[in-house]
Amino acid sequence: MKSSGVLLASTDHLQMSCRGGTGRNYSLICAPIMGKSVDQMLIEIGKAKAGGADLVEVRLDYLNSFNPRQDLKILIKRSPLPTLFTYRPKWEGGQYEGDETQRLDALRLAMELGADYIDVELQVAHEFLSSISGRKPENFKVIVSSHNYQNTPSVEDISILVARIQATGADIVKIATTALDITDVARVFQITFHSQVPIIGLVMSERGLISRLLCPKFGGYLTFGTIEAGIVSAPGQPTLKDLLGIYNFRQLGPDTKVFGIIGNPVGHSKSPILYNKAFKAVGFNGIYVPLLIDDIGKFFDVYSSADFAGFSCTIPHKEDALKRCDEVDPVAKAIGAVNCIIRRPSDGKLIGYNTDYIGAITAIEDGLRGSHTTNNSSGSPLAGKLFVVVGAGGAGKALAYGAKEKGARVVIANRTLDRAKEIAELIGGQAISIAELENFHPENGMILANTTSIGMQPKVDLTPIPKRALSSYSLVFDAVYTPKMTRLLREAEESGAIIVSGLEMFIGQAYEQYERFTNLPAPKELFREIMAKY
Ligand code: NAP
Ligand code: DHK
Repeated sequence: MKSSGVLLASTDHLQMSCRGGTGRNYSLICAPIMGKSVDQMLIEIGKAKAGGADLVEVRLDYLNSFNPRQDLKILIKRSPLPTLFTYRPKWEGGQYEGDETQRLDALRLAMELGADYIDVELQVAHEFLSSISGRKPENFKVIVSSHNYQNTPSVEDISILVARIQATGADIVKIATTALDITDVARVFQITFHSQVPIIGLVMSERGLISRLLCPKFGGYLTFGTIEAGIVSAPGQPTLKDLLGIYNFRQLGPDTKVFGIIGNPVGHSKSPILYNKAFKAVGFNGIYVPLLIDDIGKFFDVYSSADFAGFSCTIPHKEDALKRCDEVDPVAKAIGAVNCIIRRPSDGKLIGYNTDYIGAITAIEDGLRGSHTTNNSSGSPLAGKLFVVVGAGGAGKALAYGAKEKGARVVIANRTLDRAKEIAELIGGQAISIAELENFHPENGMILANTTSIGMQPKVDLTPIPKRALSSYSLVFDAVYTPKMTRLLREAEESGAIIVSGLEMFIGQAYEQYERFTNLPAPKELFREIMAKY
């Protein structure tokens, strides 16, 4: 049942307001089953049941050999979950290359033997539905599907496609398109939200992920959840474990507020784990999703609804994010980078903040004071220290600004020297090239803070500075937190320096963001417990 809501949409932006929907989640989770044999399929179906799926899609086209009557009887009889049978032909992106009549006969047989659903392609739907007219079992449903592996059409064209599918007599409409940009998904949200018939609307590829995660919010009949990471029947499918264990899929509904991490890349971010587990623990009706974004301006133009309520921001959008905000906190303005954006409920304006600097500087001060608990001793241990920031991006600006604020003498080392010079002039520091780091030893007891992405997964063997140059530093911080122990931190520890992980910064910068997202106090101990497991 759809919430009462108004979807005011045009071709260029999605606005919707859900006025107090039922809050219940009617979207099902379907596990794709792609075993090469019936025995393997039964094992996978067992895993899907154990993983919390509501039903399974049995992809008959993946079977190496198939005896329809015998195999369908076994699969239907022994499945502990409702079954949806799909026999996808190659001409619609599947594996089957055989005789069409035999293919459709197998689907008709599945219906006769007690399948709960079958999926048939729009191209043959009219013929198929005519052939079973008057023979459909009462609770049996036919999904008529259309797949576009190239792009996502306009709202008008998708609407025409939905009407064509409805005209075949389908019980459930299924539209699967491909996202070339995250904004493509908004058009499918629009269609599913407005649909007056049961509809599955999914957008393939990593840029289409939110179509799968936000399915309960926009009225999708089901989403796919795989039994194992990487074993997918279409690009971009999340796992059952992530849908239920991270994204709290069963708790989502039409009035769930949406938050996310804006970045490119964004798959490495631990923010979805941190915020979703905290939301669940306190019963906050929100979901926090990865947002793989190419153009931040275009994203905000399209997702302008109040329901898209708050965002973290990482590489490479922190500086562009600042320009996109309607108002910017003075500290973020001084830094020149934003890593937290709130859509103000009163007027929908985007307000930018920077929580990176307080997260990092506090972690480094605690490191210097010898513990990672926050002390309240007056005066910063950074005062007077020579603080070398490697990197001149969003994080680099935050660290340089924060260190200066704490009375340190700041040096910025960067690959692009001009960017280092810009910051140096802004805060009154020194600029050097990253190549000069190796021989930069003006004094001992310096602080090093890496804010480049060097050493970040998957390139974990890289480091911004040779080990032999680390002996001049008493403390080394690495903003990179995937992995937690980077090569830089490992070699710094071996060189006798105090090391501070980017995970400390990550937790610290998340406190303020969480409070701005939820208007609730940050559960600091819970944050540490959550991140201790990842
Ligand atoms: P950004 O704005 O894109 O800046 C990236 C910086 O890294 C630039 O100075 C860039 O130099 C430098 N860089 C990138 N690749 C390089 C390479 N191969 N060789 C030399 N320099 C290179 O990114 P950001 O938002 O500041 O984030 C930077 C890193 O910090 C990321 O790994 C991010 O995950 C991490 N971070 C972590 C946290 C946390 O909570 N732990 C918070 C913020 C950032 P150029 O100027 O020459 O391009
Ligand atoms: C990393 C950063 O750069 C922070 O500034 C963001 C993000 C969080 C992450 O989730 O990896 O706030």
